[in-house]
Amino acid sequence: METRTQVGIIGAGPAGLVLAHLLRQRGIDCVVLERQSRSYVEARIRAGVLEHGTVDLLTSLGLADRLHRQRMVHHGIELLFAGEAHRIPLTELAGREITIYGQHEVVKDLIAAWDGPLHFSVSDVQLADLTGEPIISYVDVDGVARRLRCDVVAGCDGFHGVSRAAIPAGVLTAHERDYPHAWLGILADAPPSSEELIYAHSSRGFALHSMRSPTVTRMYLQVRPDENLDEWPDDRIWAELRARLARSDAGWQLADGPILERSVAAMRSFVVSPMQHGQLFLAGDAAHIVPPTGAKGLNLAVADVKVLADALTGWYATGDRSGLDAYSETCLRRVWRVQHFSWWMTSMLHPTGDDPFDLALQLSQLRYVTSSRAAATSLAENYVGFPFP
Ligand code: RFL
Ligand code: PHB
Repeated sequence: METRTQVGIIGAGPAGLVLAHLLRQRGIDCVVLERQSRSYVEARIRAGVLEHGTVDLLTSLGLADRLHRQRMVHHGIELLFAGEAHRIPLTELAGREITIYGQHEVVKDLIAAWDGPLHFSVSDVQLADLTGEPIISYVDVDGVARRLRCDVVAGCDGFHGVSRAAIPAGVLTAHERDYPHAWLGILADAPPSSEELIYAHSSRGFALHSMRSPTVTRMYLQVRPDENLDEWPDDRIWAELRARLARSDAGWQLADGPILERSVAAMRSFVVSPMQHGQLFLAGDAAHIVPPTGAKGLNLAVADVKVLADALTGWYATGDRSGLDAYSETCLRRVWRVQHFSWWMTSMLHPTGDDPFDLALQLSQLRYVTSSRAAATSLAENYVGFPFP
């Protein structure tokens, strides 16, 4: 069975869903195909920090009513090292605040507000004729084989998707860094123990105290990439968090509670260049991955699809391909800035072993960013995010 649309979007994560809404706003037809079920994508716990530009874009699309009611607005973050906490006043230094609102809440809002074609639980997605008139073939939830003919394919299917793999060998160059650590993340039914996020460097490893609401805490521990979750019973997780978040202020205490979710996420830096081939355009995690220390992945995905939607709008309106042809170059400028920031935050905050040289460099850098206004401002403007293109 064959149907037709203007833009075939693969993946209903933040990139695919925001793109769908942007295109609909501009009168461009699209169809979204998602491998997982709706309940699965709506429950997937991931990012929590939204840049000002992301919030503005969602607001301009009329998709942020619940976000504005439920979000937590933060004007700073804490860097904790050698047992002392130092505040980076983000808004004072960079003029913009950040928003704490779970990625899965964004995804729920985007799905609830979408009344166009969005097919969950599809399988066997394959791409053909990428340099002509592309065809996406797939099997729908009822097992029926279908073909979707489109002008353009948006590959928004994450790091493990099929889009990037459909590009012939030799077209893309991949740039990659692996890290000798991963993050063990927990979601806990416990009130946050701090008003702002705490990025903690300790000799035992990195820890992050984040949150989702006045009653739910999100926390992370640096662990080995091959860490076995079975070796982390609740007591061990809380003891390790307490040890890594300890500070000289004896009055500070970490509130604990039932752990609602736990998982281990690998850390990597990855970029493919170019982010396009023929009529296929990669966006978000399909084209690049950043380690989570800079809180950038979701925001970068949204920035990509803003560029893509603008380019497609120009192409459909006037036939001018220049925006589409420049898509990769436009996106990659932001991607590499964010790559550098995420790598830098990761390198500064994660002890890698017993090397005293590395440790001394990390502590020196932490002292510098928390004592020099110029250095703190650089961190702040990268953290809150540069204006969208
Ligand atoms: P996603 O969210 O992975 O969505 C891709 C979608 O494509 C589907 N898919 C397919 N669909 C059809 N056919 C196929 N063959 C398919 N293959 C895959 C998938 O099921 C999925 O629904 O990619 P997208 O949209 O590019 O969004 C990227 C973000 O999800 C990601 O960058 C962030 O979560 C990264 N991230 C953070 N980003 C931030 O901006 N701020 C943060 O605070 C932050 N914290 C984090 C994070 C990621 C983490 N993990 C788990 C990797 C914290 C963690 C722990
Ligand atoms: C989160 O709340 O999940 C979070 C916050 C900051 C990060 C990464 C993740 O850098």
